[in-house]
Amino acid sequence: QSGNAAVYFVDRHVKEGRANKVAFREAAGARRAIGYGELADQTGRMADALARAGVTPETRAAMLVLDQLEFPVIFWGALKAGVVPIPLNTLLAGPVYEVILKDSRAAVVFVSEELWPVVEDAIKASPYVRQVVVIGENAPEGTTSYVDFIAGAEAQDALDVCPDETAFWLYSSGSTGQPKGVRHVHGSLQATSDTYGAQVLGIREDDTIFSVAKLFFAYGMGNGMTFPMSVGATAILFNGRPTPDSALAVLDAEKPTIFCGVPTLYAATVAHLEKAAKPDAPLRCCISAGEALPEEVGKKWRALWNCDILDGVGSTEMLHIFLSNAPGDVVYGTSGVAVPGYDLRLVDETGADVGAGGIGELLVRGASAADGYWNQRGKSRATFEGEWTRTGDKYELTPEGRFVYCGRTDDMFKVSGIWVSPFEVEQALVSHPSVLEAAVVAARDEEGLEKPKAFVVLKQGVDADGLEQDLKTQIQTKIGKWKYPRWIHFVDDLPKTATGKIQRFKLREEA
Ligand code: 3SK
Repeated sequence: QSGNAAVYFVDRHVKEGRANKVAFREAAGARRAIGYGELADQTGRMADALARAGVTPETRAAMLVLDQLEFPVIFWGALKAGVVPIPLNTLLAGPVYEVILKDSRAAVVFVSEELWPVVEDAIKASPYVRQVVVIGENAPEGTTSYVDFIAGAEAQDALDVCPDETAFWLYSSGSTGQPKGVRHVHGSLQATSDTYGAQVLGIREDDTIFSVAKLFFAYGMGNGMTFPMSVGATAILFNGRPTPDSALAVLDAEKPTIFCGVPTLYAATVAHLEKAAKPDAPLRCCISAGEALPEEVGKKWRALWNCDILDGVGSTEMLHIFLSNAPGDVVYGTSGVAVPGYDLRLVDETGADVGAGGIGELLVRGASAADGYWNQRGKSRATFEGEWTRTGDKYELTPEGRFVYCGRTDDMFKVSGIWVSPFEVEQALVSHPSVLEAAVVAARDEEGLEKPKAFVVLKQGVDADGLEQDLKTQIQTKIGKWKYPRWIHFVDDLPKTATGKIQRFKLREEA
């Protein structure tokens, strides 16, 4: 069998009798759907259209595409043609697109018409873009409409490639800013579905899955595209902004069996459901990633839906989740254990292994690791150490063998010579009934010594008066006297990346 991932994820379903099974269904608006048979045909035509447009194998094609039916067609069509798609975060600003288009030297850009105004100037400023294809009714001057681009194309078979060939890139900006192109190979896609998809999520052909994380994000790509496609299940595509209202409306209308969220949305939805009615949805499994899920939120969600949230940890570099709680083995407040197929190690600053009870940086080994960063040799060498990939996250290994998140390696700090995990303090803050979200960083006191400082978002309608002392006392009694935040700032929201990670570096600058 060909090493082209499109053969396994797309064309195989026609041979196995799933041509009429719905692969993707749009949640709102047009409510269009596409079956596995039509997807195989359209992706074959997309491959032909790319070839006819002179887009040769290994050329990069940037995708600034919302979660809509064209996304999987372009992505898998490009893979069939040997062209390298680069799904981009649809929430970035124009100047960042300019940096990415120049860095990647993408020759083709696919754009959803809604996003054209944000990216127009960046496209014009890139000397490498030769063709722009706009998905929508009106193609602006100098661009081709999606419909015209594939008109007359005839379905082609997938190019025969080796599983080790670069299939696609994702840009990771991490929590600190500068985008890095992460190069993934064809074989990595099946590696994630054979491990996390099959052995933790346990996805089945009769599942319907809804991911609020978008397809451009590695977490969303697995949840909303490759995992359902690995078994011939159905994925719901939702191109709106995920809020408690919009997510609950999709759960109500589409009745998914699997829901994939992020901690911020779970927390806001749990708070929302204190005052609103819960819709009926046949959820059998919920998952969370992006950042650690607060214990309280997991427990409340479970009580509401009678369904656990499997909290896990992944990275763009590893493509999906490699450390997770599993069905029947959930301990809230922990990230769980290694996903079958992955090995984990904790190391100290000298590279020595850290045993149970200790804290160290997490390293991971598994078949889905990226091939490296594009044009960033120093960063590639520092992150991909042979078979092991450094995560930059600090974890504690409990005597029971579970991993507990402590923070990014550069977020941890010492108070009176003892390590403080900002995440532990944040967890203790959000367990207070008035607190919706919290972020903790180190700030210097009058003596120039580091102490915790907290930024706290209160639940709607809560008055901050008198709360500060209450919160400080709660932390002292819950997790340790020296760990309490010496300063508490009440704020309306926290700075976050597009994928929901708190940008502590921004708060550190403010502190
Ligand atoms: O941030 C995560 O936990 C994650 C999970 C799966 C895939 C990608 C990422 C970044």
